[in-house]
Amino acid sequence: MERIYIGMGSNLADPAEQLRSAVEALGHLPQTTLAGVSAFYQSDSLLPGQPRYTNAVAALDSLLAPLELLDALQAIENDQGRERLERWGPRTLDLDILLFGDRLIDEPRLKVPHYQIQERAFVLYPLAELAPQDLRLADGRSLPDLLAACPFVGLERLPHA
Ligand code: ROI
Repeated sequence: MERIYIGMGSNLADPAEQLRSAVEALGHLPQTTLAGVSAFYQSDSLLPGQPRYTNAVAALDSLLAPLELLDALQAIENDQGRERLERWGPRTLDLDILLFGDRLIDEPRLKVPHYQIQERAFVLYPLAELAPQDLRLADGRSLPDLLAACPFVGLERLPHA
């Protein structure tokens, strides 16, 4: 059993509802328990000209292998109408494996820890709600250090739905 953190994001078709549906689907994954969900946060897109995003993080305990989990997450994205028109384009649902136990994964389809974790307040702050205070990533960086270097700017924490 490994603890896995999933970053969730949506900026189309009722984003909060997209995240609620995604959480429901994560709860039905085989050999997996949903261990927690952060609050939802809104923020402007990192790329101009897109609607605002709603983001959250979910914690899973799973026996799935990393690429099995990736396939399952992509199936959930597709079920929720994800169209891959352009990289970085607006999307109904994005599910990213942020951390997978204490594994370092460097495969063409999957890099863990997720390579942009440190730049993204909308990932780090919801992650900090669920993770142990002193969490250390597999690459040695600590969550407190990452938070200290990534100010809580432009994030709006939504009341729990
Ligand atoms: N911006 C925010 N705020 N949240 C996201 O999830 C997100 N995802 C993206 C880009 C377009 C980079 N910007 C984002 O892919």
